[in-house]
Amino acid sequence: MACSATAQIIQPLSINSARSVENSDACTKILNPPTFLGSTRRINTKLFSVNNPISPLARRSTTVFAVSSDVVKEKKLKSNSSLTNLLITKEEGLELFEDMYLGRAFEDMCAQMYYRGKMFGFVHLYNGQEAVSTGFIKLLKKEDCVVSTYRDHVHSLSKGVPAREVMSELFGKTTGCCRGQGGSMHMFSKEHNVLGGFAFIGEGIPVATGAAFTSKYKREVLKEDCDEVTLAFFGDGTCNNGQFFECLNMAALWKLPIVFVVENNLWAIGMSHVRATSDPQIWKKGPAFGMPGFHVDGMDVLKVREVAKEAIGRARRGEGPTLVECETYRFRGHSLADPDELRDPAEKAHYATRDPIIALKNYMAENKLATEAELKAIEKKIDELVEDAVEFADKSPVPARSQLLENVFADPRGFGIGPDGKYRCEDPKFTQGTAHV
Ligand SMILES: Cc1ncc(C[n+]2csc(CCOP(=O)(O)OP(=O)(O)O)c2C)c(N)n1
Ligand SMILES: [Mg+2]
Repeated sequence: MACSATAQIIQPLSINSARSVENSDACTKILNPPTFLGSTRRINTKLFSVNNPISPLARRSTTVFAVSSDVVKEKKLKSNSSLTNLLITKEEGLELFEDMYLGRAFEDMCAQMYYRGKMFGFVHLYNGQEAVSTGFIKLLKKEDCVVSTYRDHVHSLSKGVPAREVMSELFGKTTGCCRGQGGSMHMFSKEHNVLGGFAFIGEGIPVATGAAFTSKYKREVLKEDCDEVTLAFFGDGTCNNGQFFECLNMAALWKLPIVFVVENNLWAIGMSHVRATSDPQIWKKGPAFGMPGFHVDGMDVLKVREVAKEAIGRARRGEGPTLVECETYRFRGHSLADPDELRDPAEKAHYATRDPIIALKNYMAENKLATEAELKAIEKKIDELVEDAVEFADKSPVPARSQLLENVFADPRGFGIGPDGKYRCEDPKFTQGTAHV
């Protein structure tokens, strides 16, 4: 694990090629273009081979560079650290393990609570994708921003929103990070700079681009000491939406401090990514806009982390945006309402063997970074924390009826206010037939 070349950077267009190739530093070497791992279901892999004349890869003659974990390892060997031949220290490894385990345990608990009727609406779980959230977000400072999608619980936890607040939000309680008004798909925390879960796909990308613009404005116009970075997380299915392209353009044009993190889990609900996308290698769209594009194994937190360091570092140094495609897999259905009958069981079984948490565990054990007892102790601590979050959420009060129309910016007349001038929500029949209040 974590030792073979997987992250690819394609040479940017001539507009800033000299600078960007320089920035990709001594870790670059020429490789053959990667084959796209992709879904195993009904895919003609020959179509994606460079030797196939109709392959999208064959039609392009761009030079491909790679940033490999091997090279990173060699680089570290030259340093004076006692752990020179490893990608992480013991402390870093334990932090990554704890965060990934928290994400998994929290989501498993959500499933239980959802089926017990404690949550309402759609709930989308993140199981299997933990290496992406942890690999990126654990490198951030508190002031840095994260923008997510409807699959947002784990991004929020990685960014430091307490499990109690996330669980309470899911339970629709006043102690939730949005006072129970957001629910599963709309995690938000000003304190932790989590700028939202968004239910419409692609909706968060312009918000993230705006946040990155704010950082640049503070630094360059207001001359404030600001090197904040924004991470925008979104899925493969979202990369065929207009906002994605518009924001890549603006971010490159203005050299904004943002990283576009694509969590390519190969599926958009029941639509296979390779069926829906003319060129399934999303990372290649970065260079089309003049920014580097990386492709990394999103089931390996150490590889994700190495690429994340590079991309976040570029943004922090004022060198502009990066597009990173993390190839990952969700272990559960699209949402908890999805029976998950569309995906091939063989494909699911294949990715189950690549569980990112088990992979990190094995890496730490093989490299004597942690004993089984140490990892077990972390698991126990997190299991208790998640139990506590549920108890806390369960005991917390539901919002008052009067909160229903707070923060609703549209004129409530005709909607929230009845002809008698009274709030409709005060009518005892207002919520009849709904599960919520
Ligand atoms: C603008 C918009 N169109 C359609 C939908 C319906 N929709 C919900 S999830 C989804 C698939 C998104 O897939 P992807 O971006 O790969 O994210 P994943 O669920 O795999 O994390 C779609 C089309 C939506 N939420 N918003
Ligand atoms: Mg997807």
